[in-house]
Amino acid sequence: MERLSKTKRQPTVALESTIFSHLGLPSPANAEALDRCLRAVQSGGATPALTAVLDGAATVGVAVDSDPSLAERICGPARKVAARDLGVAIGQGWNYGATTVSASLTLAAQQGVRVFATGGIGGVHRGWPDTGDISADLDAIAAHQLITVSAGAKVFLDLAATLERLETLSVPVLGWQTDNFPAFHAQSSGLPVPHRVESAEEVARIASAHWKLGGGGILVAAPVPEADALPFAELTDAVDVALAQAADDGVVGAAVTPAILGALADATDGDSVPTNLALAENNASIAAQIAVAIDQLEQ
Ligand code: PSU
Ligand code: MN
Repeated sequence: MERLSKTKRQPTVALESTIFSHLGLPSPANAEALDRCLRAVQSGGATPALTAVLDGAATVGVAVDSDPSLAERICGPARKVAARDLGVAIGQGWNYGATTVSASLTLAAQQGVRVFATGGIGGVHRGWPDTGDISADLDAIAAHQLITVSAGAKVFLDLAATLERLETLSVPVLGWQTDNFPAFHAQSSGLPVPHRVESAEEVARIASAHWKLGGGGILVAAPVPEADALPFAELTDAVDVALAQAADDGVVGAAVTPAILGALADATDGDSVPTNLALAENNASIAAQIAVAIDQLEQ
């Protein structure tokens, strides 16, 4: 695997690539999302480390800033790479494998990165008792000693079951200045989080203690900023429409999440896209603060 160009000691925030590819956001919003996330990490005093498989090489820290053609590739067509697909993508020399949360955490952990930012994690899908569809993101979060910052889990999931599963997996869920689990585009799902935190320093102290005890990953759930949030009721209707459309189209497996995200953008007349950008940027910014706080605690 390609090494990070900076030393491990430097505060670093890993980023996934699926969200920036054609699988995550429509063009040109995806390029804007990438730019805003990179800048948010940098303004927070940390180094962004974008993960992807390019020409069969797993990379943590794709050099998008020095090579604009790389940024174009990241924002282009991709094959989705979850943790289980990493070996396949490398072994078969995939041109562009866009890493999901589970793949990004696997790669970032190998490089000693402690903090990762995304939009919303995958989780337990509605109807999971029949389909068995539970994202590999959850097991990966539990397995690796990284803090994941996300706006909760994607809103079309079974959020209550997702929180239950995170409890079973012993993943601490910390509400970022909130008592409620965010619902991705909406500030609150109405479900309580087990713990609330107010600052990056507090998260760093919790992570340090958790990891000394041999714990795995931690989820920091940060609501989308109020100005960019969508009302939960409007979202619920749009989700129902999007889920029905995906079911009609007979979408299954790894294609489910990209299909529903696309249908959701249609069902909200595109309103979900700027909200998605704002929450991803906000998560990147909080992740940078946490990376800096961890670095200071370890000095
Ligand atoms: N959230 C977004 N856009 C995305 C995803 C999440 O706003 O594209 C992606 C992430 O990469 C996440 C993946 O890890 O969806 C989960 O897919 P699945 O549900 O198939 O595990
Ligand atoms: Mn799935």
